[in-house]
Amino acid sequence: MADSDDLFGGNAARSLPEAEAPKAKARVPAGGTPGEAGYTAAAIEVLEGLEPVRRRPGMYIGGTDEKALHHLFAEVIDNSMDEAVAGHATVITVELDAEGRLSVTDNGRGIPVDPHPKFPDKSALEVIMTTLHAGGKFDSKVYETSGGLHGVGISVVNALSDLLEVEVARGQQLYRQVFSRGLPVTGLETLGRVLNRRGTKVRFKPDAEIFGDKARFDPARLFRMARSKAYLFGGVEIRWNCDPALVAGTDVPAEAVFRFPGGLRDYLAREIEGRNLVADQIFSGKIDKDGGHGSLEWAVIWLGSGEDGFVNSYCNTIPTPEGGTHEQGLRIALLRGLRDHAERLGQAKRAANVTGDDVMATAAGMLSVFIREPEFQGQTKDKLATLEASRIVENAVRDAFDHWLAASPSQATKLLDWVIERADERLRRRAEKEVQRKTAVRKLRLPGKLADCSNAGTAGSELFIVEGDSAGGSAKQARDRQTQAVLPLRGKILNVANATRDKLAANQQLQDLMQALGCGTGTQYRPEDLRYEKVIIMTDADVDGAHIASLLITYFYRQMPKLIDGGHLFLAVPPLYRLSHGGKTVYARDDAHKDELMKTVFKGKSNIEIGRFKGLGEMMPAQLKETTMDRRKRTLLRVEVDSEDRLDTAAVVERLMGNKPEARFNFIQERAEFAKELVDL
Ligand code: 28F
Repeated sequence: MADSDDLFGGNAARSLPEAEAPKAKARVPAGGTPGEAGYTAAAIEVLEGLEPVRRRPGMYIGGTDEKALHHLFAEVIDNSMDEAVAGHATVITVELDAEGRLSVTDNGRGIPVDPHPKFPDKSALEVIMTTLHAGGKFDSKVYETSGGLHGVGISVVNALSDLLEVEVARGQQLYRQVFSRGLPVTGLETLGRVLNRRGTKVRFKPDAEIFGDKARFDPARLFRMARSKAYLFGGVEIRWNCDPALVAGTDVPAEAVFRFPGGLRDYLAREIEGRNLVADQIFSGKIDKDGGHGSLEWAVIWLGSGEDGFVNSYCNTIPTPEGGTHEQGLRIALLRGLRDHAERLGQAKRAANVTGDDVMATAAGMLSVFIREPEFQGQTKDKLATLEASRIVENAVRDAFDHWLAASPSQATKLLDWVIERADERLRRRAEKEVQRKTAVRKLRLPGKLADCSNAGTAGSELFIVEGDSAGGSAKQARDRQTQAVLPLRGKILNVANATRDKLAANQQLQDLMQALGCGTGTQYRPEDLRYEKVIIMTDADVDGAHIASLLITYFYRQMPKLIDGGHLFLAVPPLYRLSHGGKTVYARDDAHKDELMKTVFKGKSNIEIGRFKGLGEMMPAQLKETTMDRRKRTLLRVEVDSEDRLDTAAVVERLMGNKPEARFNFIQERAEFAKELVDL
């Protein structure tokens, strides 16, 4: 008579000698005792042996690494959880001993041991333990939501263990059978009568041939997995016992009892301890159909800024790390619930941009559904595919969420404001990313000489086209790197007014300019791709500078007229003179301006120190910044084509810049008295 708590009796001496496998002596009437009505061995569909499992373990448990090793534990405890969820077990015990053997015990109905109709010499137990998918086609009456099926069944554990002992207390009898690598090493033994005990115990040691001889169960991982199961099904108590030596120096206790009637609400509360929150109330609920099909439980709270959300979802207490249809239902219910709540508050417009991503971005959620014969997808079957799950979850959560939002207006308002802010932030980021994307695309072809500004967007950005490297150097030092780019051009540029297309294409300076602007030329011109809001021609304040400016204006006029029409082209106005007297310094852009300043600022004083700037390159960067580049102090001349005399303009450009020198000569002759004006253009 086995009298200890431990189904294995913990009494090695009692184990039978290695006798030949005895025939199953105790004949348990088919269907077991009345409490287990509805079961018959015939309900098991025998499919195939275990050889394929040892040949390719990865096909069954996803690999032979540590994650796969712990999958063995999941398979065994899931069988016990099935018994608990089906209402037949209330306590599950998990034990890890010093030799690394792991045992799981439940007080369910006990795996049937009656002879299998198709294999008279084998018990149902042996068939279940030694054939793949032996429980594959459960009669749906017997197993409502068997999570064990999700995986591959306990026979896989058997195949991959170098020792596996199973004990069954059923029908007031205690049975035992030992296996190694999936093969029976004893027959079904009857150990004696047990009066007030029932259930199943499996003790196993993973096969070093499969997992390597370093393979060891990680107590912390087992502890968390066992605890998680107890959170997922409040109707079960899970006891944890681990050899103290294996957890010494860790924060894993040698003993613990998990029992969480608060279910996922408690689970979530533990997971988010210490995190900052948008609102402090957990939104949770539960629909319980005796743990049967369509039961579900959820708990959600929103984490504050800087936190990333998560959803831990499960189906029949099996983790679904890849999410799936149940998580979709949760997401839809929360999104629509919030949108409708916004509508009720008259804030539908504000919430119009809110998407599921905004709602779930910092949501911390737990979701557990129970589905009969769930379908999983993906190689590791970690994603729930049962379509009905989405509807089951959405309907249940949506209804409860509407009530929760209405019942807790302050929580609801904080939450609504939060998700709206996230939507707005997401749209802002997307806009910036769009610009950066375009810039990044074009950046790939940017000329090496370009000193670009760090501002990714076009708005507020400026390109200074500068004549010569020394001026370029001063400009690069004087500029505001955030918003001002500098492209130095080497001396005179090609006169496009009379240049052939391929001469234009071959001109590196103009190619550099075109690439820096990024907007294409002629019919290919794309204003939305222009990389700068202002294009500023900054040449010396002398005749040469004026000539280069004319050539550049001709280039823009012929190749990018819309850039001029768009008001993007400017001439910088660098100073020609520096006037200083008694610590006061001012700058004049030309002779007339110099005379005017002498009168107004220096009141006609005589000993004014007057310096003439030969070129931008000889200006100190600080002076160049102060006089010509700093937005707050500079003067810019916008280049415009007067819409009235567009034809006249074309004619003038042609006469002045075209390839007929006599036209240019005549033009200047006719306007000799204005020559002064030309120089000052
Ligand atoms: C430590 C691991 O494996 N527990 C289990 C049961 C109970 C039944 C069962 C298992 C029914 C039809 C196959 C008993 N009586 N713990 C466990 N407890 N399997 S596994 O049935 C086997 C299936 O085909 C059981 C009446 N119905 C079911």
